[in-house]
Order: sequence, then structure tokens, then C-alpha cells
Amino acid sequence: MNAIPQATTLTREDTAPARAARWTVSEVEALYQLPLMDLIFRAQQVHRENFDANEIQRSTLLSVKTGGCSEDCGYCSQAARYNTETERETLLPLDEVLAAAQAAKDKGASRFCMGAAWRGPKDKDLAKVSEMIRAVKGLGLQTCVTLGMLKEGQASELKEAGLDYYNHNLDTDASFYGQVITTHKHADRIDTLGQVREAGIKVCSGGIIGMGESRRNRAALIVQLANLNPPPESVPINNLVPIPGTPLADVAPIDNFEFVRTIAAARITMPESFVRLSAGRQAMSEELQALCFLAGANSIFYGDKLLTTSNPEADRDEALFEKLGLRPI
Ligand code: SAM
Ligand code: DTB
Ligand code: SF4
Repeated sequence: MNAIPQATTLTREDTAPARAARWTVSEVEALYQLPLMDLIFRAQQVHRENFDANEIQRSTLLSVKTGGCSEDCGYCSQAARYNTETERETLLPLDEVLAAAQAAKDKGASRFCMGAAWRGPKDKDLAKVSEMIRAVKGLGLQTCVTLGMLKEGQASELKEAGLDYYNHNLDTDASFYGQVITTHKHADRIDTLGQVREAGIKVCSGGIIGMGESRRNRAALIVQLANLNPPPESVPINNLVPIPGTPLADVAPIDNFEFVRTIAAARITMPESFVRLSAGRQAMSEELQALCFLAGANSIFYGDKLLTTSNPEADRDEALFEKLGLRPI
């Protein structure tokens, strides 16, 4: 026997139903320590028990309000205080948003996600975003918005407008959070997620990998997401896109296999969630992306732009799907 933890010490299903499972950081660290082949095998098993492993969901992003943000998130091109190349733009008019949503639908996206560089929306902004949600929903797309922290009552207004998902990432482990962001707290993020849940909106929440955090930090982030009750329906795993001018511009990139392990850990601990291979695909080879799908990622951001940075073109993704025999849903 070797010292590598065996599946029996890690399996939760015989102790509690999936929804009630509570993961510990040590358990998730033990997943990370598995030989890669065992980890991917385990992730594939979990994936196949819950999904068709050849199907991929596609969401398209649009930045509806860009730059000039009051917050100090160390990775972000849109924080007003960093000297980045991102140009500020006020809230887009409804017709532009609708045209982009229609184009995303025509290209095959099933969900349209609108992002705003706010600490949180003002009530008058929320009314305008609600109009966007109604209109996009009217096109037959699932709707998602990411607007920052919500105040009492704002989530219900979004729900009434027809919002399906609210994206609000925990971004990193609570204990590392203060090294990346000081203008708000990890606990504030959890609070907003609670309001979103209470309003009956589905939760999209994940994080960023490769910000100089330790493996233990990564495991702790996965635990904080998996132990939300219920876990987020959608879990974006972003690989840091280094932005010149931000404090994290020069962080050493994370090892590719460590990123794949993170995807696998998310899949195993959140069996019923869509795990999205999110920011960072532009810098990834096709083979690395395929390995992420093998490790349980079953969703992507689709379209040539994320919020302010580039993403593989839709045609390139189509060609990759074709090569891998992946079917969009
Ligand atoms: N302002 C809102 C907020 O912070 O929740 C919504 C927009 S914010 C840009 C949405 C998410 O984008 C962040 O939580 C972070 O996970 C991700 N993000 C931003 N910049 C990134 C970067 N350079 N690389 C990877 N992910 C990034
Ligand atoms: C998420 O987890 N990633 C998306 C979306 N949710 C809003 C944003 C990625 C942003 C990458 C950097 C940029 O384009 O500005
Ligand atoms: Fe603002 Fe969101 Fe960027 Fe933070 S991540 S600076 S809150 S836009």
C-alpha cells in the first residue's frame, strides 16, 4: 500500500445524500493528492452518474456597464483605481443588449449573461437591468446577470423580471480573500448569495485559480462552494487572465495539471452542478481544454469576448466540439 488516500476514505455517498454532504478541506486536499489518472477517473464516474458526458452547455457574456468600478479586486481590468487599457462605458442601451443577445442565440448559446462593473446596483440601475432581463428572456434565452452585491429587495425585483441565474463568485478562499480584495469581504459575497437563493433565483458561483493562492486555499474555495446548501447550480472556474496595470499582472501562471485537478475537485464535490471552464481558455491548448472536459467541466463561455478580454471565437469552439464529439445543449 502507498500513502495516497484511497477512494474509500473520500467517498461521501454512503454517509449522507449528496445535497447534505459536508466536505472538509482535508478531504478535498486528499482529492488533489490523488494520482491524476485516479482523480480524473473518479471525476468521470461522478460526471457520468449525473450528466451525459458528451454534452456541453454554452453561455454568452456581455459587459453592459464597463470599467470605473469602485472596488479594488486585484485581478480586475475594470477597477477604477488601476491603470488598465479598459475603456469606461456607461450602461448600454436596451437595443444594443438585445441585438447581442439575438446574435448569441443565433450562434447557439442557451444562456445570456450580462455583467456590470459595480460594487452593487443602484435602484435606478436595477430597473434598467430588469428591462434587459425581460427583453432577453423574451428571446427564449436563459438569463443571468452579475451586478455585484445586492441590497434587501433587489433580488426579488430581478426574480420578477424573469432572471434565471445570478452570478456572484466567491472568487477565492475566505482566508486568502483579503490579500486580493479589501473593499468588500468574503462574508458580503455569501450574504448576497443567500439573498439570491431566498428570492428563488438559481446561483452561479465559482472562483479564480492562479492568483498566488496555495493548494490548500484552492481546496478551501471548493469546500466553501460545495458546502453551500444547496451548492450553486453553476460553478465557473476561471483561470486568472493577467491584466497589465493590476496588482496580479505578473503572478506566475498556475500549472496546467493543477488547474485540471481543480476542475475535477469541483466535479466530485458538486456532482449535480454545471462546472464551467471559464476565463483563461484563450491561452489554453485544445488538449488542455479536452482534459478539463474529461475532468468534468460541462459548460463554457462562448463567443469571442468575455467581459473585457478575449475568448476563443465561436467557430473555433464549434470545430473543437466537432473533433471531440461534444454536443451543445
Ligand atoms: N462587479 C461584479 C462582481 O464583482 O461580482 C460583476 C462583474 S466581475 C468582473 C465578475 C467576475 O469576473 C469576478 O467575480 C471574477 O471571478 C471574474 N474576473 C474578473 N476579472 C478576471 C480576470 N482577470 N481573470 C479571471 N476572472 C476574472
Ligand atoms: C465568471 O465567473 N467569469 C466571467 C463571468 N463570471 C462574469 C467573467 C470573466 C472575466 C474575465 C476578464 C475580463 O474579460 O474582463
Ligand atoms: Fe468591480 Fe467586479 Fe471588477 Fe471587483 S471584479 S473591481 S467588483 S467589476
